[in-house]
Amino acid sequence: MYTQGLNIEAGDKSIPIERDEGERARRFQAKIDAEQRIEPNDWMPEGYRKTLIRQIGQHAHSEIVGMGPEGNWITRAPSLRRKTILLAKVQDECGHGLYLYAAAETLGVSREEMIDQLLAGKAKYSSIFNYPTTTWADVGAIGWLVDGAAIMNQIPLCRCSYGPYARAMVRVCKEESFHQRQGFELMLVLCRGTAEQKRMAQDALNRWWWPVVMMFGPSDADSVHSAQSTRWKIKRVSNDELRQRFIDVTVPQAQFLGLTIPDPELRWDEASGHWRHGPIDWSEFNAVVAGNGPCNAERLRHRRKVHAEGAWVREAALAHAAKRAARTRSAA
Ligand code: FAQ
Repeated sequence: MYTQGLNIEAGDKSIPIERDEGERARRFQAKIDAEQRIEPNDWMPEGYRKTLIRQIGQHAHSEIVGMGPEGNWITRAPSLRRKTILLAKVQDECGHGLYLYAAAETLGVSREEMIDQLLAGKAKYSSIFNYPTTTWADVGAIGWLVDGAAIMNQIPLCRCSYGPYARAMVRVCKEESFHQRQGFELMLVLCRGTAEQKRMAQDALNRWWWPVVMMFGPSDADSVHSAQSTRWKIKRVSNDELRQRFIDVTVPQAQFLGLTIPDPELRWDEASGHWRHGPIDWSEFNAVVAGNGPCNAERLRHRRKVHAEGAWVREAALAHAAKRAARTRSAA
């Protein structure tokens, strides 16, 4: 695994071994407070390591499972241009998953373990990927809204205290920005097209809006990990604040498209300078996260199928690597 070159047990050499855990923890927090990055071989509290493995693992799984809903439309894209754009985008999401698995591996967990957990239904991934893509406009809505929300969440992660995660996010955000623009442009073409195309775009917005608003996670009052993750500077901006930022940026975009956000209570609040939204149906979010969304079973079934079908590729790659290693050894 990627961590082979790492010395996870070594800890921070600057701290004499006899110093107690409390002193190590104080030094660790002081480093974070001073905006210094934590790197794989640095000493870190077990809770910090576990939190990062949980979050980066969930993030990686989201990218991989997230290839499915749009991948579903590659063969039916309406033109060669749209097909190449969509192929590139879905491939990018796969790449994001790989950077993230590699970042998680620096914390001492292997990619195989993480994937086994996903396939066993024990690992979480983003709620948003449990909704179906029923029309071509859904590809536009995902790029515009889902990638738009992902960027909003990931920009602050570029300043996360853990070096490998923060660095992976820089490239991911650049690519997500292209994804968001292609989605918005697709929606723009539909909205400037026939009445039927515009209806299709509105229908996609109606179905994706609330699931996207929920993507940012539970409200701050119900977010169990936020307080600690904020102290550790893994999280820089709260769930509700990011949700609000996303809504403030997206409402004018919907207006530009001539589309209506499906929230009758949405209103501009002059005093605060924010768009105020109606109540979020958290029972839907909880059901989807618990595995009972419209496509949870289908997504896992698909991942298990493609994992089994890809077994020969993994075996061939390992055999090739072993052959090369043997050749290098005999040449030495
Ligand atoms: N879905 O205490 P918090 C993308 C869980 S990438 C499912 O607030 P935290 C790119 C949470 O895990 C999208 N579960 O937790 C793309 C926790 O459960 P646990 C993924 C959710 O970690 C585009 C519990 O609720 N992005 O879209 C969700 O402090 C197009 C309590 O929540 C990331 O993963 C949810 N939406 O904050 C790909 C970004 N929200 O673990 C393909 C990195 C919360 O205790 C196509 N992650 N939960 O069992 C994060 O920033 C954070 O983990 C949050 C949650 C903000 C998601």
